[in-house]
Amino acid sequence: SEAAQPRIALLGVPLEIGASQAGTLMGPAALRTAGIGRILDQLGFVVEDHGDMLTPAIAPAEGPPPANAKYYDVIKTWIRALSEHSYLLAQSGAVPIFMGGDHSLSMGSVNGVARHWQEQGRPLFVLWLDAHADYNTPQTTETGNMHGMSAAFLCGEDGLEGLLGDVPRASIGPERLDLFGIRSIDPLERKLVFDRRVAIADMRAIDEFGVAVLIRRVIERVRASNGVLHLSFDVDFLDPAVAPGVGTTVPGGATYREAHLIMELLHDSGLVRSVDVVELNPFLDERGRTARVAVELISSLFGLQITDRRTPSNAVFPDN
Ligand code: B3U
Ligand code: MN
Ligand code: MN
Repeated sequence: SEAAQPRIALLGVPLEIGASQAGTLMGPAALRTAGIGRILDQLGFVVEDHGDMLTPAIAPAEGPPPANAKYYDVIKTWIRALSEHSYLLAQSGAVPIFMGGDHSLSMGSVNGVARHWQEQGRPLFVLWLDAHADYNTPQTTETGNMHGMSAAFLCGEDGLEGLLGDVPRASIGPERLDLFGIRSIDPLERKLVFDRRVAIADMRAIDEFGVAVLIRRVIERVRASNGVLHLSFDVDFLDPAVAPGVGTTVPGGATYREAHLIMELLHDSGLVRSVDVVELNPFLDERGRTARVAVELISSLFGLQITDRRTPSNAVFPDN
């Protein structure tokens, strides 16, 4: 019963300390400069830009923070605020796009939308496009960087119990997560992913079967339980040759064409109700290339057809 063209709500989340390298806090600005709002508007959506979240006043420490979770008290404060914001945006009926910021923000964005869909009686599934599994806990991490823990946290893994404080936790459970594009995983993290039987399409599987088969499998699983889908898009999913503007590049990533096809198939499915675009680091980018590719991919996700693309394909339509 959704309207034909839903509203899209943009929210910038200038968070960077969950990552190993500074710079992702400039991500929202770069995505706006690359035309994310304009292209969605031209596709016929009503676009509301909620601006960037303000740096919240850091909540006081509630006892000693967990070991091996860097900047825990700062990140916890962001996650609580974002979770509430995300819940309200989902409730408003808009499709929220959370513009990061590092991937730790997904602990808040996904928790908030999951809470909304739980109330609607529709299970939320999460498609995690990423070079990394982000399935570490404070017990398994080798770096302590919290952007490597967000998927595990969302699946209800132990070790960050106090993170949300009084904000309700809406775990998705490991059976509703799809890790996709993975090519870097730590030994203990790998064991946890396998123990939990998380669905994982690593780059070897993508090479062998192709993205179309594997994405259709994700879509069918969501459909079979009348669920909805959150797309958590870590820009390092893409090959570094396509997307150099990320802090943790890993060779052998998705090509430009694979990534567009994924977005086109997801668009056709009609199941995506919320999106994260994370880990874009404009400080490391080359002349805005990565920001432009990310915006192009978002336009495919929201219905831009290949036959309607301008040449060169990354040209954002000018305002008339
Ligand atoms: N697995 C490593 C590396 C990492 C995770 N996510 C990113 N890098 N971007 C970690 O730190 O947990
Ligand atoms: Mn990630
Ligand atoms: Mn990553």
